[in-house]
Amino acid sequence: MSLIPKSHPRAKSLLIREKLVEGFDKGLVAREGLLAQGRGEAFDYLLGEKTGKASKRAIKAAAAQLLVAKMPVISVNGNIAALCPEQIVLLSKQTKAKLEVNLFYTNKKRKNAIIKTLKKNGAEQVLGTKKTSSKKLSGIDSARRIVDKDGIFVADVVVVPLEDGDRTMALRNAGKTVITFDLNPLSRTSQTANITIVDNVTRAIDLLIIETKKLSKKNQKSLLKIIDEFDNKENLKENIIQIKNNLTRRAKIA
Ligand code: PTJ
Repeated sequence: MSLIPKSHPRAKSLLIREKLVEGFDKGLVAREGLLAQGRGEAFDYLLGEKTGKASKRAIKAAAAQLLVAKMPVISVNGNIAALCPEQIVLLSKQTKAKLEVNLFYTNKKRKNAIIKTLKKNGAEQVLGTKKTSSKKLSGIDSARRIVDKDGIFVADVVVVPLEDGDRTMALRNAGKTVITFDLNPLSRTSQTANITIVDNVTRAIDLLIIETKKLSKKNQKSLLKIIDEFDNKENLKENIIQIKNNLTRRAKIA
């Protein structure tokens, strides 16, 4: 049972943290995943802990991109499996995207725990498990280079939430379109991806699901127009300005 009172002014943030700690206790999350969350929390605080206009536009572009994709794949790591397993499975079903477990701090036991969680939340197939299916992405030295020959290796669009910059670059170099969730608009992944959703994945994932549902009624031409009109660099700048404006406002009332 949660020890966090609902009336606590920072209850929402503390409950997310609690989910991650539970995920760690269940063997889903790497120790380093707890630190990654802390880094994210700091940026979330600076962003005002809400989904800004720029992030909403990135979510719309991401939804359009997923709907026009021929072979979309969602890469799942420990933090995602702990924070939003149900939503990630729902998103994969709605966009016909495959799910693939891909870990930075690779570990067979943790991989199996993540697969079990995804299946418990409705996933039928999870890639990234069979050694015989593995292929190597070039230009990257971490364990993330091992991808599934039927998944990320042949995907045209890859969703990589809470990612490291090396693989984002390697995926781009392999000709893939990369969508990420990253609270830090300055990170290498944010700067390298085609579409960066600068928001807490726990908030943005629900909005992305709603948006894919909405846009699924649109034709290909309208979806391509949404993608074409989206500029990731401009969008990141807006997120940085949002942080600056929040800080300026806070400085005035401090
Ligand atoms: O499960 P594994 O082994 O694949 O490892 C996963 C982690 C997350 C530990 C690994 O990918 C890692 O070390 O990531 P980084 O390099 O710390 O990057 C994580 C990025 O995600 C940082 O820029 C954080 O600001 C951001 N982030 C953290 N929590 C959230 C987030 N972005 C969105 N929503 C969050 N909840």
